[in-house]
Order: sequence, then C-alpha cells, then structure tokens
Amino acid sequence: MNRSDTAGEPARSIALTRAVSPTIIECELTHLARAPIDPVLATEQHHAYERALESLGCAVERVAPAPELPDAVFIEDTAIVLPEVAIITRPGAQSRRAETPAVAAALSSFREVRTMPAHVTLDGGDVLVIRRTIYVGASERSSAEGHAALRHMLSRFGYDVRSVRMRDCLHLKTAVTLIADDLVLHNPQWVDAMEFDGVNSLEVDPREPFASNALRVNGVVLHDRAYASTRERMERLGLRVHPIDASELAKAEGGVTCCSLIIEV
Ligand code: CIR
Repeated sequence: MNRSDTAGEPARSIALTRAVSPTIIECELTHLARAPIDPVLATEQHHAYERALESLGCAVERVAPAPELPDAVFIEDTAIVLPEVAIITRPGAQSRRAETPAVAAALSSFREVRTMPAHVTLDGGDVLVIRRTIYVGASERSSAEGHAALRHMLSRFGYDVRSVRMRDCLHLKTAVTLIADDLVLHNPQWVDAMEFDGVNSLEVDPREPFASNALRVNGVVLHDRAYASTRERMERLGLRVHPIDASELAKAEGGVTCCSLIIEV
C-alpha cells in the first residue's frame, strides 16, 4: 500500500482506493449494455478522482492493484467502514470475491476487521449509513441472509440495520446518497424517499437518473460533472459541489462512491 499526502494540511480522512485494472473492459454489468471503455482514460479519471479526494482533506492509500480482477477499482463494494469496526463483505458477483483479502489486510491498520459469513452475499454499494441507522438495499447483489448477518454483526455497536426496497438499478447507493447531515439525493424511480426516516430528500433531474450517486467528503459533495442540472439543484441549496469526470467508470456501472472507502481518523 502506498500513501499520498494532502497539500500541506494534516489529513482529516483516509481514502482507500485501488487502481483501474486493464481488464475493466470485462467488468460485470447488470443494468447497462456494454459500451467500449477506454482503460487509459479510465485511469486518468481515476487519478483525477484521487487528486480531488486529496484536495478535500483525504490522504489516499492505494491497495495493491489486482490487474486480473476487472472490477477491483470499485473498492466500496468490498467493505463497510464504521468508527467501531470494518466489515469485509461477500460480494454478490462471484467474479468479485477475490477482491476482498487485500482490502481486509489494508483495513486492519485502521480498524478491527470482521468478515461476513460464506453463506451470504452483500455489496458495500448497498449500504447507506445515516447517523446510527444503516440502510441496506434489497438488490440482486445482497441477499436477505446478508442483511440479517450485517444486522447481527452490528447490533452490539447499537446500529439499527434496516432493509430498503429498491428497483431497476445495481445498488442502493446508485439510487440514493447522503449529501448533507439531514439530506439525501435520490432518484424516485429507483427508491422511495419515505424509506429514510427523519431526513429531507432532494430529487435528481429526471433526465439524469444516475446523478443520485454523490460522495460527501469533509462537507463537500463529489459529483459526476455530466449531471449539471442536478448539480445546480444542490448548489441552489447552498451545498458545495466538486464536479469530476467519471464517464469511463460510469460505463462499468460505477459511480463516485464506488471508487473509495473513506476512513475517518
Ligand atoms: C459491478 O457490476 O460490480 C461493477 N461493474 C460496478 C460496481 C459499482 N459499485 C458500486 O456501485 N458500489
């Protein structure tokens, strides 16, 4: 693992990332048709994403690359990092299960690490943490047994783990993400805002269905530059948005949350 420094200031968070694999052209796809991905451009965009994280106060630590694993860049799916513990998931796609050991080793420097049991599936992209409530998407990747196992593993820390109905997209966080302490950004076609108690909701522009995936880091929202109308909706509410180019990762059905695991230090 190697670590980059933030520009002069002490890091407020660690962002674990993993390089784009040259095999990304063979990535898993569920709801998207295969479109040609340029691995060189994908790598450039990923580097710019890491630089953006650094500019927002993260020290970026790169887990050793796994060139033979097409989806390794989407490190979010391999773990759930909480202040008390890191849970290593069991990804729903068979092709992604070999991604987890290197991530577990990297996380062990920061947290006690626990691993989900072998009879379940769960992707980190299905897990949305809002204060002490953990919402888990009932997606094709995360089984009912996965939801139950997470609930069991986290009950001793006092988390309320709730299953959320969703439809027509890959992960819960494809459909909804937290963009302020009490505000989610969501696509109502894919998930109902009613599922999230005690928080307000902002809808994406319906012409930008994938705009609901946003990554809030140290008070700033990292967001795909392609979704200008939804970005304006956030800015009108006074949110600071940092746009980045993510076209190639989007073709692999990934968004801005998927490419890092943020660890509060
Ligand atoms: C997959 O289907 O697993 C990858 N091609 C994309 C994963 C994106 N991850 C995420 O939304 N958390």
